Amino acid sequence: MSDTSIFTRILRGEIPAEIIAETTNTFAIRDIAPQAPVHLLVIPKTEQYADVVALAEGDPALLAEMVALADNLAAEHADGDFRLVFNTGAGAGQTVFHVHAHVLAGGLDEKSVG
Ligand code: DGP
Repeated sequence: MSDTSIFTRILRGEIPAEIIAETTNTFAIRDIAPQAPVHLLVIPKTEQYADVVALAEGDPALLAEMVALADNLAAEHADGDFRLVFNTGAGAGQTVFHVHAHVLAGGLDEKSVG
């Protein structure tokens, strides 16, 4: 059994999903179970980093590239405002240990978390 992440398999075309945007080091897909009118995932092409903490420590420029793509997608698919969520750890709901950002946008409840 392979431990290649589901997102790497999507990137390779082994699992069907439309790649809706791409930069040099990142790509984006629609979440399979949307939690907002617009719910996209921004994912580094490398599966080297399990979560955002490891990514920020190992390659902050790649994290910045993810945020820039999220910003562009929110402008393209919604009104430009968005929520960026990195579930970090199983106890916080992370199920795929290949870091990814949830981009939630479009008719969000203005009351945020916190
Ligand atoms: P997280 O729980 O933060 O690890 O988020 C993983 C997300 O990945 C979850 O919201 C559902 C999404 N997901 C899992 N498998 C697939 C898939 O095969 N296709 C797509 N488009 N999304 C997937």
